[in-house]
Amino acid sequence: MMKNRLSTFLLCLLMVNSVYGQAPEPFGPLPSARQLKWHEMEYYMFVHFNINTFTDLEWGQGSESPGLFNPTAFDAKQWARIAKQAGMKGIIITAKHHDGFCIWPSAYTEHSVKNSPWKNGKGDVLKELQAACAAYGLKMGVYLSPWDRNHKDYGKPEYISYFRNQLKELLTNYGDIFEVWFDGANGGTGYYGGANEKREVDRKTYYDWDNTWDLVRSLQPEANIFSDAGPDIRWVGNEDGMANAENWALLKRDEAWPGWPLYQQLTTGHIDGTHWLPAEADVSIRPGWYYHQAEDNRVKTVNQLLDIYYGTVGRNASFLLNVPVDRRGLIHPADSAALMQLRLQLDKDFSLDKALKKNATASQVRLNQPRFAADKINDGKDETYWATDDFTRTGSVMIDLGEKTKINRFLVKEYIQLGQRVEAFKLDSWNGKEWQNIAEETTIGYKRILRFPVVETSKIRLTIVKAKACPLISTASVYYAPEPVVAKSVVQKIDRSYLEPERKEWKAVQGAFIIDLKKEYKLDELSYIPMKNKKGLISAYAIFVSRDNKKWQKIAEGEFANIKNNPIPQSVSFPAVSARYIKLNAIGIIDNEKNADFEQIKLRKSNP
Ligand code: FUL
Repeated sequence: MMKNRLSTFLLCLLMVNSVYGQAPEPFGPLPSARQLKWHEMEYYMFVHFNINTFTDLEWGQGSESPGLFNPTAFDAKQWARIAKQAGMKGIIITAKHHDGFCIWPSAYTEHSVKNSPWKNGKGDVLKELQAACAAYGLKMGVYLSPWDRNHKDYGKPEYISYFRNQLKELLTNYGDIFEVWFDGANGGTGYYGGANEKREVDRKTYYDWDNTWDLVRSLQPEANIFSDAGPDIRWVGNEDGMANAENWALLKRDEAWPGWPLYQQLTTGHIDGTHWLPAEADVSIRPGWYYHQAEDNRVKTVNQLLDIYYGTVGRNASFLLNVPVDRRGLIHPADSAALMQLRLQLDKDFSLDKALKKNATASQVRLNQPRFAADKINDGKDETYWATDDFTRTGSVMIDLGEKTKINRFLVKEYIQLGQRVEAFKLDSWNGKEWQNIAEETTIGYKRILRFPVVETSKIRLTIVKAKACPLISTASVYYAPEPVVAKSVVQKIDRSYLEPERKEWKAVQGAFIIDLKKEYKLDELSYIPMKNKKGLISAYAIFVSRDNKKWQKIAEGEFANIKNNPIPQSVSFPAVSARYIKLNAIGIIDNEKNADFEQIKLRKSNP
């Protein structure tokens, strides 16, 4: 009886296939349902907000007093409103950064908001963000730093239980979480309950990631897990917000782990990857990840943000844009203004798809079936696609725009539900006599957007030059994007004068750099500008001053945090001091390189 039913079922399947034409088989690793939902989010907000906001640091030591956390006008709804207006789909918050301070009242530590003056210790940033996201229809995600410079047990097995207990709190008390963000950073030194020492862990084994990921799955099966190695979303391998033009949503996942030294491979992914593991590009709207008043006039311009948008969403990655919240607990007007300008421009860039429903013809259509025909590429639907026969891995679609049309953007998508297939494609325009090439490119994936100088054309042609299996293209559209209008900055520039001695004026003496300013100045800040080629990056420093080059006084000591992944200029302020000689001692150098180096060092003159 069972056997009979099975054969009837198989027969029906066969008939359905012959009536409707054979659908393409999936090829290679495929996205999960939760990854597919994540792909559609494209653009969402990162918020770095906790103790560093109040200490003006990028990485806290772990010894900071919870008493410092005291936003004066906290309003998570303001963040959510801005994110919504910016067209973002969610917010990921730093629940705990490397310094270990928790912005929710964790039951497992005293190092949290519950011991801060904010709302008399009764506040919970995550609860308020959950309500704000719900009010604005945004999804919420959490960043939980594996590295904890506060916890006494960090480095021992006990810490892993602590870490997982915190994860349980985050994943049970704050509703649906769309993404859990695990950082690969681990600098070694820290407070560690007062031990004040360096603790190295084996990043590959210490965290027992498989079991941590299982825990996430059991508590929030819909949540995507982010790390250098996924398992759902991978880091893009830099903090500049740039995916490679060739970008595979595939990775040999089992070869990687959070903190993987070969992270540069993440920028392109692996053409022969074993798992679906798309890239997320994280970048800050300012040089640093945390709010620093000194960066109020260094918010990225609309042109910089557009470059990043096209370098991420336009290159098969998602765009996670960090907007630091300030000491009031609000997004600064300079950042919200930049976000609104970007939104305005993107809306203009994609206001009218000039190829939509225009006449489309293909070099070849799968089994000559209408459901795979060329017009599926510009019917405005993502769930339909143009496909070729199984053995035809190249082909083209020509779209007749009907009249001479100005265009400078091309947007194309693969039907990724059945795998990422295209290895090379090109775009041509018709000049009335012949085809002229606009671009020759590699991967497409979930979404690819090309920017090119304006062409006026009546037809465009997309050619799939190389694919791993028959190409399945769900969308091809063209747009005309006007030049962006760059609005004036909302922040006034503060005029301070700096001494900018050239690199050659600094003498290298036994791991230190010394300069003679030739006369005495009153100084209150040193800025270190790392080498562009990332050589000799200084991770820890001591600064000394002298009036006579004999008696030296140490005026500052600390770390240039996150200098490897985000080599931005970093400033060290100190109480105003009179000096003719300055010495910068490199105590730590990234990757144990022998010699420290810098592009430039600036010294700020103290205001009279
Ligand atoms: C890095 C961290 O070290 C930075 O402070 C920041 O949180 C960034 C998003 O990730 O690895």
